[in-house]
Amino acid sequence: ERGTSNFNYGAYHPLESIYAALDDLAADYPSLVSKQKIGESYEKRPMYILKFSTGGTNRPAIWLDAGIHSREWITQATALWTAKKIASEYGNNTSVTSLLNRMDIFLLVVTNPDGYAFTHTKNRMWRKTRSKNSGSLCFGVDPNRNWDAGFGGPGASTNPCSDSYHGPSANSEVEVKNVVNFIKSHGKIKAFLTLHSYSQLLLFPFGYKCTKPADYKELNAVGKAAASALASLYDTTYKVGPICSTIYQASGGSIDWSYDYGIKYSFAFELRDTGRYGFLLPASQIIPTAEETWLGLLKIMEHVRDN
Ligand code: ING
Ligand code: ZN
Repeated sequence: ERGTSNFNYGAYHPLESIYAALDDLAADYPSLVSKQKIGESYEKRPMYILKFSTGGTNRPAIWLDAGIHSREWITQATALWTAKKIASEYGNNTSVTSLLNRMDIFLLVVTNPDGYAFTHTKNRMWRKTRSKNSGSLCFGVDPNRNWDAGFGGPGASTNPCSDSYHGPSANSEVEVKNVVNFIKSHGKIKAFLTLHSYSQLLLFPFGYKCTKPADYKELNAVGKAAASALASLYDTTYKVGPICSTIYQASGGSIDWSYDYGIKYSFAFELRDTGRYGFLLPASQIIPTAEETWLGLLKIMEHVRDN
C-alpha cells in the first residue's frame, strides 16, 4: 500500500507520484506536517508547500525550494527525501527538535511543475517554465532570471528562445509570483534556501552584481561550515562563495531577491555532480546526495535558529 515508509525515495518519480507522496507525508505525520496550496502554475497545475510546524502562530520560518529548473531532477528528489527526514527526525534528533520547537519550515518540492511534467513526457532537458512568449515560437522563461533583483541585467537573455530568457517583466511567471506572494504575506521568513544542480557549489548573493553583500563574512563562514558538514559524509567537495565570483554573473535570481528583501540567510545549493552525469545523475546517487545535503542544510538551519 501507499505511505511514506513504502515510497521509494531512491528513484525519480513523475509529478503525480510526488504529489501523492506529499499527501502521504501529511497523513503519516499529522501533528507536524501539513500541505498548503500557494497557487497554480501557468498550465494550472497546483503548487503545494509542506509546512512543518509544532505549533505557535506565525513563527519565524525557513523556506526551502527545489525544482525551479525542471531538468534538475536530483533537487526535487532530494527535497522529498528531506521532507521525510525532517518529519522522522522530530523528537529523535535534538537539533531538528529544538529547531522545530522555535521555528517552522516551508518546503516547496516542485517549484516548476509544468516544466517537470514536460521533462517526463517531451524533453528531459527542459529548464524553463512553459509559458507562451508573444511574438515568438519559443516557449518558456527562465524562472531564475525572473525575480525582481537586477531584472534584465547581465547574465540573462532577452531572447525568448534562450534557456536564460528573463521574461517580459519581473515576476511575469506565475510560479515566481506565487512564491513571492507567499514570502511577503508570511512576513517572518529568516532563511531562503534553494536547490539547483549541478556543480557542487554553495552560493550566496550577489549574482546580478559582483560586489560583496554587507553580510559577506557571516554568509561565507556559515557556507563554509555547511560545506564542511556536507563533505564529512562522502567527501563530496563544494566550493562556497558569491554567485558572481563563483560561477557567473546572473541577474533576476531568487536568492538575490530574497536577500535584498531582507532575508539575510539566502543560499543556493548546486548539488551533484560536477559534470560526469550532469542533469542525468543516476538514481543510485539520490539517497547519498540527499543525505550529505541534509548535513549542509541542517548546519545553516542551526545557525539561523541560534541567530
Ligand atoms: N545554476 C543557477 C542558474 O540559475 C544561480 C545558478 C543560482 C544563478 C542562484 C543565480 C542565482 O543559472 C543552475 N544550474 O541553474
Ligand atoms: Zn538551476
